[in-house]
Amino acid sequence: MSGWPVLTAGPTPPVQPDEWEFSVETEKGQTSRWSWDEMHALGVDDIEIDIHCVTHWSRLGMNWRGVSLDKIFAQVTTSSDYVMAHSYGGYTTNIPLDELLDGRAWIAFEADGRPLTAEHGGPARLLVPHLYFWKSAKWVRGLRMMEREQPGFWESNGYSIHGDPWKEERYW
Ligand SMILES: Nc1nc2c(c(=O)[nH]1)N[C@H]1C(S)=C(S)[C@@H](COP(=O)(O)O)O[C@H]1N2
Ligand SMILES: [Mo]
Repeated sequence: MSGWPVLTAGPTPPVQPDEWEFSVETEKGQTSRWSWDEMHALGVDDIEIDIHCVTHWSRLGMNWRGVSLDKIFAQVTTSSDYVMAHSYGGYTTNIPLDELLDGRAWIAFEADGRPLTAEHGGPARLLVPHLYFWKSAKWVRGLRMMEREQPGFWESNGYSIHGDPWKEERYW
C-alpha cells in the first residue's frame, strides 16, 4: 500500500485466520479465548482515524475495521490496571488498561477496505490510534493483565513507556 511504511523488528510471522486465536489472561490465571469467528461475532466497527509513528510519519484519515476492546473486556473480570499485549512472533508492548477502553482501541482486521496484509499485521493487529503506533501490536495473539506496569519490547529499548504522540513522549 503506497505511503504506508512497514516497520517490523524481525520477520513477519505466518498466521492464518483459521489458526488465529485471541486470549486475555487475568492476574488470577483465568484465560478467555476467541477464535476468528467468535471475535467477529462480538460485532465489528468501522473506524476512521489517523496513525502516528515515532519516526515522524503520520497517515491521516485511514479507514479501519475491527472489534472494540470494550466488547472483549465486557467479558473479562480483572482488577489489574496494566496490560501486556503479546504477538505471534514474540513482540510485546505494555499499555494501561484505561487507554484501551471507551472506544479507543480495537482488534483490527481490515484497513482501507482490504484485509490487513501480512506485513501490516494480518490477519489481526491491535489498533490504538491515540498512542504511538508501536503500541499497535501486529499479529496480536493476546493480552495479559499485570498489576504493575512493566515494559514491552520497544519500551525496554529506549522508547517512552506511555507513547502519546501529542505529548512528544518518545523516549524514556
Ligand atoms: N508484532 C509487531 N508489532 C509491531 C511492530 C513490530 O515490530 N512487531 N512494530 C511497531 C511499530 S514501531 C510501528 S511504527 C508499527 C508499524 O506498523 P506498520 O508496519 O503497519 O506500518 O507497528 C508496531 N507494531
Ligand atoms: Mo514505530
